[in-house]
Amino acid sequence: MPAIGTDPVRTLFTFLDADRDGVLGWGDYHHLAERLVQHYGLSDGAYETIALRSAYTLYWRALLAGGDGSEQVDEKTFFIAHCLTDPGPVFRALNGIVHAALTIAGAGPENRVTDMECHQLLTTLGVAAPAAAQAFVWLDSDNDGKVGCAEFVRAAEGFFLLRDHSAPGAVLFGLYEPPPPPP
Ligand SMILES: [Ca+2]
Ligand SMILES: [Ca+2]
Repeated sequence: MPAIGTDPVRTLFTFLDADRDGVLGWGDYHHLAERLVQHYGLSDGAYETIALRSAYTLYWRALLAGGDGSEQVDEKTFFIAHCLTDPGPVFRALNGIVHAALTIAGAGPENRVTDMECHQLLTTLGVAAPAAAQAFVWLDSDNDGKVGCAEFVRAAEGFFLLRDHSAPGAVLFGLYEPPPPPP
């Protein structure tokens, strides 16, 4: 569990910075897309593969756009990129990842996934199984047993803009630390 007072965006940065050198590189995102491509058995040329890789790449380029021109993103740049009150390119790119990931996870034309499809998606990205189950409950805000893009975006807004740790807004980066269940 994050320490009380720790900002969720800083928690995500620390989580993504796996080698603890204080900066993020493309590799910290690239492996997420590749996990999904491999798990779902997608070919390089498949539309879904191209859409997903493009979505993560656009997100990465949007982060870099706020940086110093290098191919790395430090914590300050990362923080500022996610703190805009008027969601900008980073948020739009995040929306693109949501769409691409849900398509791969089995969302049909209605763009929504079932509990099982969502669970498989999140655990493939590295979210622990119990946390993935809790994330679905949070995400399914209208309780219809499926989650769609708007419900994922609501979680992202909660996590990045409202700084709500309980919002599963970073699940597409493999992070969710749900609050402990009530006693
Ligand atoms: Ca790093
Ligand atoms: Ca729903």
